[in-house]
Amino acid sequence: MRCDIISIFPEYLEPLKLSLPGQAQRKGLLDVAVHDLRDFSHDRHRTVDDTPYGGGAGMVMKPQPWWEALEHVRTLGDGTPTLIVPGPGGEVLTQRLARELADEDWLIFACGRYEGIDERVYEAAADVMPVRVISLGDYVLNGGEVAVLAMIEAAARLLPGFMGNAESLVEESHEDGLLEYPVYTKPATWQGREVPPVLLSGDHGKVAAWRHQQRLERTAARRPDLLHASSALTPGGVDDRW
Ligand code: 6GU
Repeated sequence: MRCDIISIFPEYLEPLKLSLPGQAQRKGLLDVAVHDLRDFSHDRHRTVDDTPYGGGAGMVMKPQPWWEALEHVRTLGDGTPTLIVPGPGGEVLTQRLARELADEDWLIFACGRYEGIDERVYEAAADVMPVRVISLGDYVLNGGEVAVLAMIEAAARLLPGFMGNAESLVEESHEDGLLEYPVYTKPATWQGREVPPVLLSGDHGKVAAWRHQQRLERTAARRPDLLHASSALTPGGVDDRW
């Protein structure tokens, strides 16, 4: 998978060299390139924003640098990329959406700042490639960079051959719509607190039943909105969200 990221803060994306995405790049599963939007501005101040037509607070990102950046980046790979624009007004990133991203061969991420990007950039882009606006959730960040880190990490770990232990992908939160069970390691007693005895029993059936019950209780307490949709509640059932 190829990911090109356009931003006025390229340093913000440095963490992609570390940890999971870094590993995916070294394994050759992921190719990330970061591009500075200001390189596509032609004035001496490298301006990328201007005042909004119609008035209002803040600044709007100019269409010209964005379009030139997108046209340049579009020459870097093969086939048709999908343009991802992070923003609080988009569809919400879920495990299902992360999977859809992981299925793409080529993503371009356009990180907006200020009050956003001139709407005509979205229109022009949509004439030449699929465009999706994606949000991390119902709160406001200053720009798309942090969201892109989250999106690429969520997608990269789903790339075939990425995870050493594919089981840990299946067992984790949100794969079947329930949160994860609590985990413990040695020592069996720590600061006077015991590990739940069932986990020391060696009875795999009992351990599985206890863990399932914990997942239900945890989901009911923390994320009751997930419960009605979970496939884990209907044995053999299919969860239509995945
Ligand atoms: Cl993707 N971008 C911005 N700027 N704010 C957000 C967001 C994205 N997701 C939630 N809030």
